[in-house]
Amino acid sequence: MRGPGNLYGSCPTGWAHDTSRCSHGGAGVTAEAARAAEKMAVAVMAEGFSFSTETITVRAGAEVTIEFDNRDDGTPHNVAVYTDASASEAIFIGEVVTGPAEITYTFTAPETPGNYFFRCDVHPSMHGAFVVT
Ligand SMILES: [Cu+2]
Repeated sequence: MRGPGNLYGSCPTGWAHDTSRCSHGGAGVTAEAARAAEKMAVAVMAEGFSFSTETITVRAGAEVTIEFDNRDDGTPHNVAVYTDASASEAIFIGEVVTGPAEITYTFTAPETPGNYFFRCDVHPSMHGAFVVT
């Protein structure tokens, strides 16, 4: 079924007055907008094959910005976030940049609070805790 009578997909007749049963407007949109508004900026530096912080802490579901400053001349680094230290399941993998260089990474934090893991993929000995609260 297509056409003017079916603009709103599977919504039942009278959808505009029943936001609990239809996600195309009303309360659902408002809640998403409010959640997307939470933004967090974190500065991370790499120097001498070491990160400037051992812990990155963010709020669950936040839009995270990592301002990454690689100060190692001629050395590639990145920041990558994984579910745990096995680094088998990626949450976010930042682009590798060769220093001196700065790059801004943006991604969404996990919705589930807990202790995650970040590292440099080029030098796995550079790592720390990515904490979601
Ligand atoms: Cu590195």
